[in-house]
Amino acid sequence: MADIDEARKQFERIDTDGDGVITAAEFKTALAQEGDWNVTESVAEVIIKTRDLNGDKVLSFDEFWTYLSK
Ligand SMILES: [Ca+2]
Ligand SMILES: [Ca+2]
Repeated sequence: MADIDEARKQFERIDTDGDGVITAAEFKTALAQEGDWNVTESVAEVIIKTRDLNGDKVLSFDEFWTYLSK
């Protein structure tokens, strides 16, 4: 069960420039910080694509939350 406050914190941690969306580059950096150095930017793009509901190639909090709460 995902908690929206936790999700918000996690989202803000990944969104390093604070513009309210997560790009592939930000996602890759976040995974690398968690120790997953195998994720390249193109892998991060694919992961984002599977969660990107409106096709703008970045993750909004709503999309992030929808993914977590599934
Ligand atoms: Ca961002
Ligand atoms: Ca999107």
